[in-house]
Formats: sequence, C-alpha cells, structure tokens
Amino acid sequence: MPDTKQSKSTNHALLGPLPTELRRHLLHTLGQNEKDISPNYSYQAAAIAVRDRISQPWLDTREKFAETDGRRVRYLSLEFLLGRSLNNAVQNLELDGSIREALNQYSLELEEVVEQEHDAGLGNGGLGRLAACFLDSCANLRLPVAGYGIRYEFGMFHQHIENGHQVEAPDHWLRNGNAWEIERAEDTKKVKLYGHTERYRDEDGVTRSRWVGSHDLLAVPYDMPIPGYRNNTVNTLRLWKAAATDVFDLKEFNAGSYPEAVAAQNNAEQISMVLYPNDASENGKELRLKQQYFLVSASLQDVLQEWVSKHGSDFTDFAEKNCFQLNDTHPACAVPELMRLLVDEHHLDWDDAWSITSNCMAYTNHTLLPEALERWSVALFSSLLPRLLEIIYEINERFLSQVAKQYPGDNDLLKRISLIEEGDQPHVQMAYLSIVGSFSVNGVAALHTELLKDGLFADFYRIWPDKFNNKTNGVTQRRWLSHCNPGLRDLLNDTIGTEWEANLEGISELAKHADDAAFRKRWLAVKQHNKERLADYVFKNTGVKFDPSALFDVQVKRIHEYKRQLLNVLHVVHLYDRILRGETKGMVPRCVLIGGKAAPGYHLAKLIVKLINNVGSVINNDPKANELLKLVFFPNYRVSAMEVICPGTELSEQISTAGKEASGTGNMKFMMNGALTIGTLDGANIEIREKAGEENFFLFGLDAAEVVELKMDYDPNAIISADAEIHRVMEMIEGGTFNKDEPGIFNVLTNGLRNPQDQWLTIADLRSYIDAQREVNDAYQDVEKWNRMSILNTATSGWFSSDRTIGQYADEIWKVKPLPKS
Ligand code: B1H
Repeated sequence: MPDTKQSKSTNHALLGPLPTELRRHLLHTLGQNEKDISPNYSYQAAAIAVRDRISQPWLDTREKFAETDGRRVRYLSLEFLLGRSLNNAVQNLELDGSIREALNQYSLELEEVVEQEHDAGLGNGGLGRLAACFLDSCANLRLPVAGYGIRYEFGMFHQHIENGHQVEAPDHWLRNGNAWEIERAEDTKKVKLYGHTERYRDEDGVTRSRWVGSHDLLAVPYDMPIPGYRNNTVNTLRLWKAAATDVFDLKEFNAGSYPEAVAAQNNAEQISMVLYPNDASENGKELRLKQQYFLVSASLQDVLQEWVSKHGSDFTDFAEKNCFQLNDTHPACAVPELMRLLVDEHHLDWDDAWSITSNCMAYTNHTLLPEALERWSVALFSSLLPRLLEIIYEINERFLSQVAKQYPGDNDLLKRISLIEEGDQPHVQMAYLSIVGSFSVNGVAALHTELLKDGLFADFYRIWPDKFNNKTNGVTQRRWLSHCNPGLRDLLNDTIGTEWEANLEGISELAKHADDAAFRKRWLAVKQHNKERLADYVFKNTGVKFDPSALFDVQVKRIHEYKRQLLNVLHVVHLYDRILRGETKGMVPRCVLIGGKAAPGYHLAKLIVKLINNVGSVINNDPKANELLKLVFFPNYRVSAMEVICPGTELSEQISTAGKEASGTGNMKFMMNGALTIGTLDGANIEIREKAGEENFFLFGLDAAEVVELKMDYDPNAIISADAEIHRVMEMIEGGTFNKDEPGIFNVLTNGLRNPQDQWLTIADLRSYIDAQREVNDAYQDVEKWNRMSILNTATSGWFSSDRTIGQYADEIWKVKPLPKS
C-alpha cells in the first residue's frame, strides 16, 4: 500500500482543471452533446465535478478519525433537512471562481445552475433543519461526528394550492439521480422484525435469550459528504435504504409462485419509502415504528461492527469512545437495541451492558406539546419488536426498584415515572425510556429547558438533577447568511473582515457601524436589493406583486395552531378594516407573506391555509387596499425558498403562545439577516430579545406563567365585545367577507377563537399584538432608526450560530475534541 501522502498526490493528479472536468462529465459521464445542454444536465455535471473534488479530503477525514482512536459521536435522527448541496460545497471548498469559469464555457451562470438542484427535503421543519445545521457546524469545527438517518425515497410532500386549499403531491427528489451520495453496499446490515423470543442454553451452559422467527430485511447505506468550511474536513451523513434480503420464501417458490415470492420482497422497501409529514404530532403508525427501529438497529450494528473489528469482544472502553445523540425520542429504540446487541449477540452481562448503554446515550427533547410525545402500544411493540419489549420491561423493573429504594412508599411517584403507562391499552413512554437510558437530557432553549424541569420531566429532574442541561439552538451562518445573502456577506467582509464565516462571535464588531450614516446607506441598499429579489420570487410563485418600498412582514414555518398564523391573519384583517373605514393616517404600506405546510391529516391547519388564501385574494383584488396592503400565501415553503425569503424580510413574526414553541430557528435566520422581530416571550425569542436589546425587539402578549394562569378563567367573548376593533375583525370574518361563495367554512376557526377552552389564547393576545404592530409601523417610518435597529440585530446574532451550540454539545455533553489541523 502506498503511504497516505503518496496516494493523496496521485489521486489529485487524476483530476484536471474544473472546466475540463465539467466537459468530461457532460460528455462521458452523462453522454450529452455539448452543443445543446439542458439546465438539468449542466447541474448534474457541475455537481459531479465538484463532488470529485470532495473525494480526497473525505477519505482523508475518515482515515484520520479511524487513526486517532478518540471519542466519536453519532447523531441519530429520523430527519436531516439538507436542502441543496451544490452551492454549499462550492463555497466551502472555495471553488466559486473555477466553477464559474467552467460554466462560462457554455454561457451559464452559477446562480441559474444551482436552481436546478432538487431540495433534499428529508425532514419536516425545525427539528430536521437543526440536524443539518449541526452537521455543518461539526464539520466546520472538525469534530468527529457522523449523522445517521434514513434515505427516504420521497421526502416532505410538495404543496400546491387549489382554490385556496393545500393539495399534497409526492416529492420524488431522487428522480434525476443524486450526485451527492455513494452507495456502500459492502456495509449492508440485516435488521429483524416480528417473530418471537426464546430462551436457550449456549455452549458454555449459560441461559440466554434470542430473537427467532423474524422477518429480516437489509439496510443498505448511502453516504453523503458534509464538507467543512475551507478546512479540508469532510464528515459523513450515512442514510439507510431498506431492501429485501435475497432469501426467498421457499414454500411459495416451490409451489411455482416465483413472481409472487419475488413481489413479496417489495414490502421491505416500503420502510424507507416516505417521510412521515407530521410535525409536532405523533400518529402511532406501525410503519413509523418500523422506520425508527430500522434506523437505530442498522446504525448501532454499523458502529459495533467497526468496534469489534478493532477491539474484538473487549467493550471496556466502548462508552468512553462512543456517544449517541438522540434527536428527540424518534430514535429512542437505540436504548433497548444497544442492550440487545450487547447482551444477546455479544454476550455481555446485563449490568455491564447497562453501564455502557446509559453512559453513551444522550437525549435532546424538542417539544412540550403533549400530542407530540411518543407513546407506542405494548401490543404493537410485542408483535414488531418482541425482544426489545422484554428488554424495556427489564429496564423498567430495575429502574423502579432503584427509585423505590430512594423514595420508599411513594407509589404515586412510581406510577408516574413508569416507562410503561398502564391501562386498557398499556403504552411505552418513549421520552421516559430516553431519560432513563441517557446520561444527558437537554432542552433547546433556556425557557424550554426550565419548563421541562418544572413540568413534564419534574419527577425525573428530582431523581437526576445533573442529567438535565440546556443547549439553545443555533443555525449555520454559512448557509443562512453567507450563501443566501451575498450582498450582506460582501458588505460584512468589507466592514469587519471575513472571520465571521468560520466564527460568528466577531460579528459584534458591526455594532460600531450602526451610527455611521454612510454605512447605514449601504446596509439599506443591500436590503432593498434583497427585497426586490424576494418580490420577483413572490410574483413568480403567486402572481401577486409586492412593492419593494413597502414593509415586508413574514411568517414562514409549519402551519400549527400554537404558532398562531391565525393571529397574524386577524391583524391583517384589522388593517384591511381600517383601510375600508379610511382610517389610514400614518399607515405604512405593508406586504405580508405567510408560508408553510400543514400536516395532511391536520384539518384545522389546512383550514388556516384556506383562510389565509381567501383573505389574501379579497385584499389583493381590492383596489382600495392595494397601495397599502397585500397578503400572500407562499406555496411549497422549503429550505431553498427560505434562502430567498429571509434576506428580503424586514419584520419576522414569532408569535406562538408562550410556553409552546420549544425554541424556533427561523427566528434566528431572520435576525442574522437584519430583520426585526415581533414576538412573544417564547422559546429562543427570549434570548434573541436579551441579545438584541429590548429596544430592538417588538414584544407583546402573555408570558408562559400568565398563559397558565389565564387558562383557568378565560373569556374570549368578553374581550371581543369590549374591544370595538377586535369586534369588527371577528364580524368581518364571521360575516363571510372572505368566503362569499362558501358560507360557513371558517366557522370552526372563529368558534375556536371564541371558545373559553381555546388553548392558544389568540384573542387574549390580539390587542397587545395590534398595539405592537402599531409600534412597528411607527418605527418603520423613521428609516434611519429602523436601519440602526436592523444592524444591531445582525450584530448581536453571534450567539445564534450553530457553531456556538455545537461547541457546547462538544464540551459539555460529548466531551470530544476537534481533529488536529493538517
Ligand atoms: C420540533 C418536532 C417534531 N419539536 C414530531 N418537535 C415529529 C415532533 O415526525 N414527527 O413525529 C417531527 C418533529 N419538531 C421543533 O424542533 C420545535 O417545534 C421547534 O421549536 C424547535 O426549534 C425545533 C428544533 O429544536
């Protein structure tokens, strides 16, 4: 074998200059005629040519990790919402100049070519995008962290709008191939489902359990490169695809049903077919539990196989050298599965296996909403994963008897914390399993973690106070500032240098320039340019014209009652009402954009989409309103849409009911790009306001404690009758202004708002919201003041870099060190 240095230089020599490589791939890899190249093929060729540049540092990084033998981390997640990869790779590998030169041969611009790439939409929203930002930061910080996920054939559905309604279509993102993945068939794993367990005596006479009679399937890994920022580091995201084993059902086979026997194998492939599109609500489907177990089993086997190849059957240091971060409870089966692999397959005794397992698992909670907490029925577990259920029972028994010793006689406590929720239909509580099986439990913003400790997990916090910690979310400034906002990137580089791309802390230097009128002028010009780009994008996607001199007011996120898109609509209707009544003195022209997907089975959320569309079409078609107000619903909101939306946004709507949004991450992207926030004291908004300064944030609404208190005695109808403006807003909607041809369709929504049981307290916060929006209006009239506030928001956004978040995970949970620089 040649030494590394030699093989490195040999391999580099295999690649020509990018312009030549691009031609070669068009001609030889893709078989295209150079004279007539479709945009899609130009993208494919560019992606392959850039990917070739990644191969060597990717191999080098893998080798370095293997050599250093330090602690390594695996981020286990059912979702990785990567979006597009080409521009990211080009920037991180500093290939901007050469790829432009290469494309220039065909008179192509990089900007149009990158548009050809289909988003990798392997996630629902914040939780999946967070995983993608985290991988980016781990590579930037040279940390030995690999992602493990599922290679869904169909990602997040495509949303289009028909007559105001959301209509879903499948997202076949792999249709044109995926230049960024490499299949590693040699690392295929076998995963069991169904069957039963039995006890047996092994050759040494020890009685053991085993899982037999299972239906097996294969997990085939596809690796995607995660390039670090200009640091020769390329980490790996390994995604598993489900496939049939080549073992046929011999009975069917011999009975002459060859095609049937082959067809039956198709079932296996269903497992990685589609991403479940439920954000923040679990649905208890059997296929979903199969997906979760499939990911976990294949990934743990992968890690154990590598371990055994190096250390044989000596697991003494395993927990010291390995850490698994569980992205919510979706991969919580990792706890019993690692136990099963260690006890049943590697013959460790229970206590050793438990000490290893509970010292290498760490769990992140992302939600307090009760409907999102995963509970799987014992009946389902027992049929699908019989051996795991036995192990969970054993974990529970040992856990409860330990607590019983600590708190003698407190049977209520034991009932509350049992991993098995008893009843007619007993269930496994996946959050409790995750807490018991982990050495660290973290929330994703300061308030969220406090609420976990005080509420949902209070009993566990009392038992293990030291397990609990906070890691406030962050986003990568490379995608969410540098790549998506080139105008601002250049202005920053001119003003404070380029260090912020690798380390955002330095962006605070910008504050010094907030009082410099000449700088503010440049700042404004960048924003204006981005607003024009956004206006074009809105027009292309909706046919509605935004005036780039109006205030751009944006709320993009999943559609959910707790996020209160309805509150936003009520305010827009209020503005419309003022316009109709001629009460427009001092009113700033405003363009409101709302976007996001509703879970296909979430009827109220879909009705909210319909309401937004209907209100929009009445307002946008009313000449009386048009100078002052527009409302659009932006269809098919996704990562690549946010890359155009957030640079052009001036007002970021973060208006959830306090105590409901665990963190939010869109709020951080807007802040980085100089938008001002109107928001409640919820999730990371609180920290955003602290960093930006309260004078640079539009606060409104009840706080989390007030929400709890008001719920005991809430009378929305009294509020509506006492407030003339609110009353008129309700009358307009209830009177059918926005649904003339479809009477009554919005009654469910208005009745919900008027219901004293309304959990989201929308009417309670409406007056305070309208008043805060008035402050926004007044602040916007003072251009210099607004720009100053905008600059200060960007200048104080350093804390919200996912590099900071990941630095904290690395120091405080994972205890991993960066790879030495080469
Ligand atoms: C978040 C989810 C989620 N919290 C269930 N929980 C899912 C729950 O497919 N499912 O079943 C999918 C996703 N997603 C979000 O996580 C929070 O609502 C945000 O506030 C937070 O910023 C984000 C990242 O921590």
